[in-house]
Amino acid sequence: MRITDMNITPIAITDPPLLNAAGLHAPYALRIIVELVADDNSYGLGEVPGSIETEQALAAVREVVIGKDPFQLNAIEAGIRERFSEETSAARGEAPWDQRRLVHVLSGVEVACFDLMGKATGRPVVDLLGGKARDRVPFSAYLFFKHEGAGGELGFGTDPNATGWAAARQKAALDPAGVVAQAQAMCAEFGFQSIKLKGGAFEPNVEVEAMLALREAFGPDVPLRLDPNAIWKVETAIEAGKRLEGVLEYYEDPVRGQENMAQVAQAVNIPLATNMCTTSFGDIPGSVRLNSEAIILSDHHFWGGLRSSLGLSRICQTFGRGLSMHSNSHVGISLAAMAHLAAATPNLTYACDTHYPWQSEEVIVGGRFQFEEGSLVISDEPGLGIELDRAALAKLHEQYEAAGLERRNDEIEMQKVQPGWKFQAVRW
Ligand code: GKR
Ligand code: MG
Repeated sequence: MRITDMNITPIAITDPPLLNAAGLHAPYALRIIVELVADDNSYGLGEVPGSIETEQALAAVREVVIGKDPFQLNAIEAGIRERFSEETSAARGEAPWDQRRLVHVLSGVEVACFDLMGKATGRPVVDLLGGKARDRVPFSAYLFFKHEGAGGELGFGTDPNATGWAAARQKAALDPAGVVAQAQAMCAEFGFQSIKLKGGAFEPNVEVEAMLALREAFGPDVPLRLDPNAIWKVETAIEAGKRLEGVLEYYEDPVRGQENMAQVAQAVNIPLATNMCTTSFGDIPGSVRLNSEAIILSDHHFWGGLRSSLGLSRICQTFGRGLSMHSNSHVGISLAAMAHLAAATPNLTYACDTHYPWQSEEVIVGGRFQFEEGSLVISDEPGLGIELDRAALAKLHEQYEAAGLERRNDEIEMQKVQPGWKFQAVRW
């Protein structure tokens, strides 16, 4: 089997005005869809976070990938790595999301190869990763403080005809009561059984109060998580953490850097989790030495693919770390890959993150994935079990061209509502 073509399509998907430590989500989030075509006319799909830099990096490896056998992942990976110098943790950047190029390229190409291999063998990707450790993959509700609006053409306006979660999704949530109402609507629609709040947007006391309000509303059986995206000082994180002992399932990236995480971990009786302080294999020795966190959030887009993520899971097992899964705004190709990976990872013992409820568009045939009681049931269809809706892809690509965004920049969006606002790596 040979790869005969590689199509790289940047898209823009509607995204509501969600707040985080880096500012405000733009009306569109960017993704790139990677399609590998094989000589038997089958195709495989991958999806990665979008930016002009990642698009160019993907284009730069086309000639490496075309002509290769998709089963020869080691050769493909070696060829891709030759084109890039190794990117250090510093290249990740200070934002809540990862800005490295190599890991995204490896991930987009590898997932598309797995989809091709699955189609060629008639087996789902989960079987190529070792088979199911579970049939259903639980996801967590992912709450945000937000401004009024649903994003996209609606901008910061609202659709008066929306009902159900679509109506709740466009409502503002700027205080603890708004966060509880958002959680109730999201859990009612998707059946999620654990809840994460994106923090780092407001003064820490407001975010602690929001967690306490969620605990009050949902009771002790619904696990809760708070993620300030590393914007708090050590003293602030310890003070807030002490108020949340017995309330949080885990405390995600309260502070920046492994040393600071280790200090908070020692002072607060809640497991710490990260997708910002330990983000690559080169960070693992520091994590082990300092005991900077108890749980790592994997993400196949950031750890360089599905096989690397399974490698991370073994490391977590070896060093007694828990494992959860991180997410950014995305569509169904990423969601399918996340679900197959999660199903094949025995020690992934937490419900995975997903931004999916905040999105409304899709690029796969049949439209959006349906959650059953907060979980996705893994398909036995070959590959990722999805087909590309080419008309939808073309429309979202047109939307990308019209939006004129080259990369994610939450600071610029925030300045539109709060002139002069500046990102600060550590704010409170
Ligand atoms: O989309 O605003 C956001 C999140 O803050 C995202 O960028 C993070 O990468 O979800 C993420 C996280 O868990 O840190
Ligand atoms: Mg996080």
